[in-house]
Amino acid sequence: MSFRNSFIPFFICLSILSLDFPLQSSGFREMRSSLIRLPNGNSHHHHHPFDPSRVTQISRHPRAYLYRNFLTDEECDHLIKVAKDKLQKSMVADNRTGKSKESTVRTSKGMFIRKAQDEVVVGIESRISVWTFLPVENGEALQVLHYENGQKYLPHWDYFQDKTNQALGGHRIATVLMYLSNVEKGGETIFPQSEMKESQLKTDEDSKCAKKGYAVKPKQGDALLFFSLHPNATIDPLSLHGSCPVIEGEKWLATKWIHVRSFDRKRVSASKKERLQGGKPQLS
Ligand SMILES: O=C(O)CCC(=O)C(=O)O
Repeated sequence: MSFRNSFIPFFICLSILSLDFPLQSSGFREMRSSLIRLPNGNSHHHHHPFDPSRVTQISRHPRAYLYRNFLTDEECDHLIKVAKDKLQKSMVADNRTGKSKESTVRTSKGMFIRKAQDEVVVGIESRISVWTFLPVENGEALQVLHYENGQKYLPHWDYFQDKTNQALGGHRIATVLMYLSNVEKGGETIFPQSEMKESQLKTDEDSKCAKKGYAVKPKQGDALLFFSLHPNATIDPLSLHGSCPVIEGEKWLATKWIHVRSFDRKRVSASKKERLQGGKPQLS
C-alpha cells in the first residue's frame, strides 16, 4: 500500500476517534466522580476516602473482612460523644416472639443513632454502602455499644429466628462492626466456628476467650464486615460471633446491621402502595 493509500484510512480513523474522545472522557469523568465522591460533610477536614487497598479477607467461612482505619479518630470521637449520655442496657430479640428483652447473654449498654442524623453519620453510612455494595436504605440505624470491665456478648447470630423481625427488610445479610476505641485487654470479637480459628497465631496479649475462635482485637478506627447469609441467601451458621469480656480498659463499638431489602419504613410503604394499586407508586 502506498503512503497515500494508507494515510487516508488512518486519517479518517483518527478524526472519528478524536470526535468521540471528548464524549468518552466526560463519561469516564462522571463515572469516576460518582465512585469516589462520597458525602463526607462539607468540611474538607473530614474527607476520608474509600480505600479498598486497606481491606483484607480474614475468613472465608464465614465471609469476613477487616478494613484498617475505616473511620478517622474524629469520626470515632463524634459517635462516642453523641452516644455517651444516652446509653441504656442492651437488649436481645426473643427467638420465638421477636420481642426485645434483657438478657445475661448481652451485658453491654447501647443506643441507636438516627440514620443520616448529621454530616458525619451520612459520611460513614455512605462509605459502608460503597464497601458492602449494599444500599444505604437497607441499613438499620447505627448502634453504639459500650462495654465496661467484664461486659460481653455471648456468641450469637445476627440473622433472626423469628418472622416478626424479618417483616421489615427481610433477613440481616451483613454486619459492619466499627471499633471506636482500643481495648487494653479482652473485648475481642470472636468467631468460634471460623475455619481460620486453628491457624490464627495467639499470643499472651489475647484473652482466654479469644483463644476459642478466630479473634479480632479492637483497634480504634478499624471495621469488621461479615456476612450472615451465603451468596445464595441461605443462612450461614458459621457466622456465629460474640464479644469476649473486657478485662482491662473499656470498649466502644458502632454496629451497622444491613438487610437484604430496604429497612426504611417510607420505602416499604411506597412499595406496599404499589402492590395495592397494582402499579407504580405515586410520587407526591
Ligand atoms: O462487640 C462485638 O465485638 C460484637 C458485637 C455484636 O456481636 C453485635 O453487635 O451484633
